[in-house]
Amino acid sequence: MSGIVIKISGSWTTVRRDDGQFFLCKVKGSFRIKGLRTTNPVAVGDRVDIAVSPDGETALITNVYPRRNYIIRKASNLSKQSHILAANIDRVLLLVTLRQPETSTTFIDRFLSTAEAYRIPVVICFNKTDILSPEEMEELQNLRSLYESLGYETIAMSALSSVPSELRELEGLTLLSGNSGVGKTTLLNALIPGLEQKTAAISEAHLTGMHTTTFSEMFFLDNQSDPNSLNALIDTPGIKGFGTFDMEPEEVSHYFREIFSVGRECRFSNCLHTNEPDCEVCRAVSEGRIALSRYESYLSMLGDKDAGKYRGA
Ligand SMILES: Nc1nc2c(ncn2[C@@H]2O[C@H](COP(=O)(O)OP(=O)(O)OP(=O)(O)O)[C@@H](O)[C@H]2O)c(=O)[nH]1
Ligand SMILES: [Mg+2]
Ligand SMILES: [Zn+2]
Repeated sequence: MSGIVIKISGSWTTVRRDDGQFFLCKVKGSFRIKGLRTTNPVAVGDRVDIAVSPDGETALITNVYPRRNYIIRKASNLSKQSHILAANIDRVLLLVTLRQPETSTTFIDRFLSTAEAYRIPVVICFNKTDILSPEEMEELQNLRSLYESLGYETIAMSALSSVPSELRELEGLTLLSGNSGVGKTTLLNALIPGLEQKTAAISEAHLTGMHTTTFSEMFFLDNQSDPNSLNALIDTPGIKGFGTFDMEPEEVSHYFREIFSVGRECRFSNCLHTNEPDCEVCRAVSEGRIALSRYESYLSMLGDKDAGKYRGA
């Protein structure tokens, strides 16, 4: 019988079988994606077949179905291996905060371009609006305008005091991501009454998150209209940086929408938009038609290739 992976902790994988029963599972053999070295053979969101043991409680995962999509990141600094954060997702809510902690635009752009490469829609959720000064609210509006002009959906919210109703009607599988301390678990708790997953105040000394959530886990929303539909959220551990992987330098611009479209006007078709003659992207940056922050994020991703290693954002 088949089911869906909802949690991985240590060597045990929790699967919800399609009849609603939960099983602790071990993975049988190894399932590898061709050409991809991953640390985890199965990921939260994977559809799997399981064979239940005679004890009736544990099971073996005997098959992982092909993934519709997945989002991965480097397992660690300098590692050649990747870690699949989740598979088969319909959207990501990328939580970002202007402060406590401050999310860098480089981080946002790296995340967006990675998701773009895997064709996963991202909604940028600016959280903790309740603590922002009027000046910071203005900065938030500028960022929203920038990303909306690129075609990204954005939301301004406070997971503590005002969760927009559209987030209560999410269908399909939604991944919550962002730096540690931005409020992913707080939002999860707000959307699923009674859940009460652990959250923690950020460090006062460093104004950074405490890495409270330590593994990815799926939680079901109770807005299931059709019993066969899967409406769920995946809470994930906060991520620090987002390394590039599998991307050739010429490919990086494909995942920065405005750089890609303006870049078609460059003199050279293989222009990397650094300092080539007649580079239309460089001109657009100097004229303010492309945001400097976006261009800097692009350069930082190109720089990963020069350095030949992973860099945090
Ligand atoms: N003022 C304010 N605080 C918030 C808001 N959302 C979350 N917080 C607080 O921010 C802190 C961190 O929230 P968490 O939900 O634990 O953050 P997280 O993103 O799950 O962090 P990790 O699990 O470490 O990745 C907690 O003290 C929350 O109460 C908000 O909208 N406004
Ligand atoms: Mg958390
Ligand atoms: Zn160019």
